[in-house]
Amino acid sequence: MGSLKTVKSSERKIQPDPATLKRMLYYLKLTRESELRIEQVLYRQGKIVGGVYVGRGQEAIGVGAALAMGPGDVTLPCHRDFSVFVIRGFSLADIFANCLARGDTPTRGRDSTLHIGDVNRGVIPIISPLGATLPVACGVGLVLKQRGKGNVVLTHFGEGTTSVGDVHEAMNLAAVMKLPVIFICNNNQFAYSTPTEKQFAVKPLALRGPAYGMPGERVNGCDVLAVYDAVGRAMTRARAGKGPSFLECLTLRMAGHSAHDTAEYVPETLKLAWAKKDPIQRLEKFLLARKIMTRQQVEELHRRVQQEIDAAVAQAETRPLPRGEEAVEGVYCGPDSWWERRDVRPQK
Ligand SMILES: Cc1ncc(C[n+]2csc(CCOP(=O)(O)OP(=O)(O)O)c2C)c(N)n1
Ligand SMILES: [Mg+2]
Repeated sequence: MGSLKTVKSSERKIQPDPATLKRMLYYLKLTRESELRIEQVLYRQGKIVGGVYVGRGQEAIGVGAALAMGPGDVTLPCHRDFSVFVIRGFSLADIFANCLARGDTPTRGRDSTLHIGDVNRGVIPIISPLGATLPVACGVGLVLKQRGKGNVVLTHFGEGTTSVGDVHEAMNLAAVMKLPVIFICNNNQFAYSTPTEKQFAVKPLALRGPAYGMPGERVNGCDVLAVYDAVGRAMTRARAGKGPSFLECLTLRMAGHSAHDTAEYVPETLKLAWAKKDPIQRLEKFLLARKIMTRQQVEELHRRVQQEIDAAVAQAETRPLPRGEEAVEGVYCGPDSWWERRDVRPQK
């Protein structure tokens, strides 16, 4: 049977060491500043021609979850989980080049968002119709379970996505088969302009976990330590063969749905209240209070992040745009596609 949990900070089981705490701050800042550069500079300069979806205010979810992963674990990030890509080893320059639609990137200039993955880095790309990624996570979970090495798979999705049928099928399947899947709901309170009260009637959403027979937990999505702890505990459970967990990480999307959207439908009072819960300021305060970092070191880190972004953008801008003729390539399958090959084609 699943149960519903909320865990106080004093009850946390997993306390990261100082080196991990510093990495958390680095990745939080790198994510925030990279996304600001994408949304407020490159997009407005007309250098990004497609959609721009940022996760301002929810960086702690991706950072806490990806840093909790061990060797051989797999993640399926969502469209606002920039941090997961950098933590899993995608270079910043490659990510910017992809946003700038350069021809030598994973999407070869066809997509400006992070619809990218790399099996060697344990990252499976998002599927654009939302929710479709979750059954894939179950498939990955089944493989990991059969291999028997105690690995787990994380899958991120928004709270709006939980209204899609695939999500329910995946959660049910994972619970029945005791798959090592951690369902991480990035609850940023809006799905485009739809607020949670128009999206689902269950309160809290974390109750969906026990409804499917797995633990459900509401986690402070602005607190990277809380996310790291909750994901870590869910992983320990999954590694021990006890099956999936559902984590509702609560935050507020501190940006529009995409760069063109000013989010005027989000009440000003809500924005102000959540601005005070900023995940970066929260961790900075913690590190300063515990004397793990000095104010000067925090400022130094900020400058280093800016320099890394400057260098990555400059490198990305030197890379070639795709050739015009390439636009029609890859629309139809070529002779090397598996169903064109005689050895695998079904015989008539
Ligand atoms: C099945 C499906 N319906 C609609 C869309 C268009 N769409 C893309 S993102 C989005 C909002 C999703 O909200 P949520 O799941 O809360 O994620 P968030 O964008 O807030 O991170 C929508 C409606 C889609 N990609 N797939
Ligand atoms: Mg949402």
